[in-house]
Amino acid sequence: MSVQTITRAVAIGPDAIRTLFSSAMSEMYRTEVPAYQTLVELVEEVNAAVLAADPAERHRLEAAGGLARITEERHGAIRLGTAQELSTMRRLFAVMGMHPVGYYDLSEAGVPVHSTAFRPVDGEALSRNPFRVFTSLLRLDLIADEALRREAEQVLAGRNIFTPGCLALIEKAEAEGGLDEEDAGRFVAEALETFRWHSRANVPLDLYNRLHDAHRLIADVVSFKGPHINHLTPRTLDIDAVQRMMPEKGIAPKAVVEGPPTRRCPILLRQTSFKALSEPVDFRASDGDGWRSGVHTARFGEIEQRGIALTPKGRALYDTLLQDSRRLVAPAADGSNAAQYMAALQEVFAPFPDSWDEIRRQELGYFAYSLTKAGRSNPPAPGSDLETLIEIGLVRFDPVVYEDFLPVSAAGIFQSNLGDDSQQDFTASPNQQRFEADLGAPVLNPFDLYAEIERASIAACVAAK
Ligand code: OOG
Ligand code: NI
Repeated sequence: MSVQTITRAVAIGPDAIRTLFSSAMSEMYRTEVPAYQTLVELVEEVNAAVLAADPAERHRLEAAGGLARITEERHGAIRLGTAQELSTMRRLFAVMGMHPVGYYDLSEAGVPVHSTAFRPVDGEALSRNPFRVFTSLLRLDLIADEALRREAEQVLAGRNIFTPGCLALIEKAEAEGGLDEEDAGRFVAEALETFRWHSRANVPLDLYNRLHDAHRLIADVVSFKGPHINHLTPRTLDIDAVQRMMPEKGIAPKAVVEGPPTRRCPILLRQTSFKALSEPVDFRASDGDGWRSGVHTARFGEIEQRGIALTPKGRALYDTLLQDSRRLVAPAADGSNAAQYMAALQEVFAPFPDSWDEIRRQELGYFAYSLTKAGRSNPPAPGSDLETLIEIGLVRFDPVVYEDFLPVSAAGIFQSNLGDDSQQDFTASPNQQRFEADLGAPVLNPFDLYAEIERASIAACVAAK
């Protein structure tokens, strides 16, 4: 038996494939969109400064096992055109241990898509690499112009966004329960092709223009050979600092940071982005003769700061307060009242408790429990009372990181990249059933996943012997 046969038999595991893929994707995007590289450097600088200035936070992250994942951490986003693309994408991500979590209806916010996030689901996989992809499916059913809709459907039906090699490896992974190292390398290279930017459009300029007039997002999805990754988002420990410093690095951020206000104890997710770039694109000539040059605006950069995952009760409080602040000051599309909006947000969120203790006592957030050093050298008897163990210092609790997205924030990110003139009204029509039918599977409920992480952490503490 040759050495090669032996290596080929080594299964590499979905977490390792995800890590290979996310770094390959990041590498590709750095060369395609240089401003993303600048952003990554800025985030690294800010994160290092935060950790240096706050040894307690550094220690907490270290103890909770969250420090290692931070510099590696990012999410991306794609927009798909058909049910077939979505269901194959589900199988592609499954090879990397990423599963659809949550349903987001963006029609309410004037964006004709609905979405899910593909991400790892269990605590261990998340701590290895939480890479996630916000994945939207275009809703042509929301387009009024029937002739245009049919034309778009035809273009989409004629494209194949996956390479034959990628499809073969997905099937192989499904049949054999995973991939070996060599196949994993090939899989990552083949899968990356789907997310690549194409500077040649799939449609003539006049069709592009008509699609664009219907909605810029429709043009973005329909006009290209594949669903180019439209942004990658590194995670920062201080989004206000990054927002402040972006202009110094020659990057213009959007006016307001989406999500909750600045707090001592971060909750959910705060996000900001820089505007999409106008990039040269060649379109087919309408008479089929050669190429015509034009531009397309789609790709951007984003930064996020992640806080604690909230329970349904905490989330309801968040949603109410966010609505209240927007009622007080509606953020203008041109950013002209950004300062007032941020001030209103800060004020309206005052009732949301801002200490981990209080958030835990009121059951607003999920926590992971673990034995302290004292707890490890003096393991509690099975079935001990958790609160007592915390009181006597044998057990500690740390916030569980929010791994998902927020529909109002996502709509803000979409809008800021679609131009201020593209606000459109669609009838709000969430259709999770239709989405799941197209996906070929139900989406997982994020609250269940956080609750399970919390439950398992408690069980591990009081079952330790
Ligand atoms: C996705 C926008 C949503 C986020 O971080 O909320 C998003 C898109 O523009 O395709 O990525
Ligand atoms: Ni994003």
